[in-house]
Amino acid sequence: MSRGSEFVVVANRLPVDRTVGADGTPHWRRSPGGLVSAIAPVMRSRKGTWIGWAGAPDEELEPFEEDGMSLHPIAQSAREVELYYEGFSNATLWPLYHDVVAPPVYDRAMWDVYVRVNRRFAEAAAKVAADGAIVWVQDYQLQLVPRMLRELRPDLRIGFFLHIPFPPLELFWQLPWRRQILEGLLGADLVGFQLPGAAANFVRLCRRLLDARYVKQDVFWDDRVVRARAFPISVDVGELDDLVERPEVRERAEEIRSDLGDATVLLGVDRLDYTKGITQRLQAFGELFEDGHLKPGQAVFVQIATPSRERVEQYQLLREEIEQQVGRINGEYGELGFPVIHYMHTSYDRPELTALYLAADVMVVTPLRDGMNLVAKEYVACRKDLRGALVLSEFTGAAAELKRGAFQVNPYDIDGLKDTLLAALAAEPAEQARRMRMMRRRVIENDVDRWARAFLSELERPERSVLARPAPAVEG
Ligand code: GDG
Repeated sequence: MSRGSEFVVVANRLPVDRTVGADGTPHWRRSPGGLVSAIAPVMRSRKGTWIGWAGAPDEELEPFEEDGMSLHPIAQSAREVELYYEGFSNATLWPLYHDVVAPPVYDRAMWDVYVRVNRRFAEAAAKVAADGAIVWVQDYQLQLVPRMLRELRPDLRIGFFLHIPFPPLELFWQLPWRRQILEGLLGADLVGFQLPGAAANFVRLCRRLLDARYVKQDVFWDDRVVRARAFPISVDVGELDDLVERPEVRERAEEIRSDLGDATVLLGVDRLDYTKGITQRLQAFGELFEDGHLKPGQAVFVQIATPSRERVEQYQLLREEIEQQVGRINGEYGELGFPVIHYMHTSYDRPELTALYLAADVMVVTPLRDGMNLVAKEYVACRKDLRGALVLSEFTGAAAELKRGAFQVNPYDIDGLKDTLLAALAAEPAEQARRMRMMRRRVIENDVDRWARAFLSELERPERSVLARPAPAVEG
C-alpha cells in the first residue's frame, strides 16, 4: 500500500458492520453511533483511512472503500481475540480503569498478545499514513500504538483519545505492565481524556512512575512535549433531532406508552456491563414496592441490556445475576400480564431506541464508574418537549456537565437511590422543563462534532520546540 492518507484513524473496530442482504449477499453498513458520524466528514474531506478489525476472527480482508471512507482491515486470529480483546483489554484494563469494580486479571500470556496485536495496528498505520499525516488512535485496546508508531514514523502527528476513565495512581500502580502502558501513551503528541481529573491522574503518574518533568498538563518526555487534555465526548444532536421528528418514531413512542398501561415509565439502556450499576437500580426499584412507596401498575421499569462481551466470565455471571433479580422482583410484585420490570437482553435500532427515550418519564443512568455515558446525553438531546427526568450517577463523566439539571445519585447508596427515584418520579412538569432546559443547553452547545474539532485543532496546534523553552521546574 502506498503512503497516502493525510488523516488516519486507528481503532479496535472498523466503523462498519457486516449485514447479510435478503439474497444472502454480505454488505457493509456504517456502524451507528456518534464517534463514526463525527469522524466520517473529516475522513472524507482529508482522504482519510480507518484502520480496524472487521469483527470476525481468522479473516484476511483487503482494504476497501465504503461510505466514502477508505477502510483498512486488521486480521486477528480467534486466539488473539481471546487474549488481546476479551483478555487484556476487557478482563484486565476495563476493570482496572473502572475503579476495580470487578477484580482485574493479570495474565502474562494476555499481555504478550496485547503487545503483538498493538504492533500490528501500529505497522499498518505506519504504512498508510502520508508524510506528516495526522494519526488519531482510539481507546484502551491500543495504548501501545502511539509509541510503536512514533518509532516507525517520527514524522507523524499522533493523537490518542481514551474513552474510558483513567484511574488514579493508587489503582494503576497494580498493573504489572504499568511502565510500558504509560510509555506507550507518551508516544502521542496529545493524549485526550473525558475529564480534567483523568488528565491530572495521567500527569501525576508520569511524574511518579517515570520521573518525567511537567508544567501544568504538559509532560516533557524524550525531547518532546506531550499534552494531556480533557475533551468530553458527546452525541450527534442533529441525527437525534431528525429521528425525533420522524412521525413513525413518535407513533412508536405512543404505542410503547399505551402498551405499558397508565404506569409511569422508568428506562435503563446499557450494554450489559458490571460498571453500569444495573443491579443497584433494580434493587432500589424493587424495594420501593416492598416499602409500599410504589404499587404494581403505578410504575414499570424497562431495562434494555444490550449483549456485550459474552465470552468473558464476569459478563456471564452478571447476566445470570440480573436475570434472577428480575425474576425475583417480578415474581414478588408483578401481576398476571403486568410485570413491574420489562427486561430485554437484545439490541434495538436507533429509531426504536429514540422511541423508548421519548416514552420514558424517568431515565435511570446509575453506573458505578463510566468515562462519559452517552445514553444520558442522548435522552436529553431527544427531549425537545422538555419533559422527563434524568437520574444520573455522580460517577459518570456526564455528571460534570449535567449535574445541575439531573437528579444526581450515588448508586452505592441504595436508600439514596430510592429517594432520588421517588423525587424524579414526583417532579412536576415545570420542574422537569427547568431542569431539562439547563441540560439541553449543555448538550446542544457541545455536540460530538465540536468534540472532534476541538481534539483535532489541539492536535494540529504547533508546539514550540521543547528545546526553545526554559527548562521546566519539577512540580507537584
Ligand atoms: C464507552 C465508554 C463513553 C446501547 N444499546 C443500544 C445502543 N446503544 C448505544 C447507546 C450509546 C452507546 O450504545 C453506549 O454508549 P455509552 O457511552 O453509554 O457506553 P459505552 O458503550 O460503555 O461506551 C463511555 C463512550 O465509550 C464514548 O466515549 O461515553 O463512558 O464506556 O450511544 O445509544 N444502540 C443501538 N441499539 C441498542 O440496543 N443502536
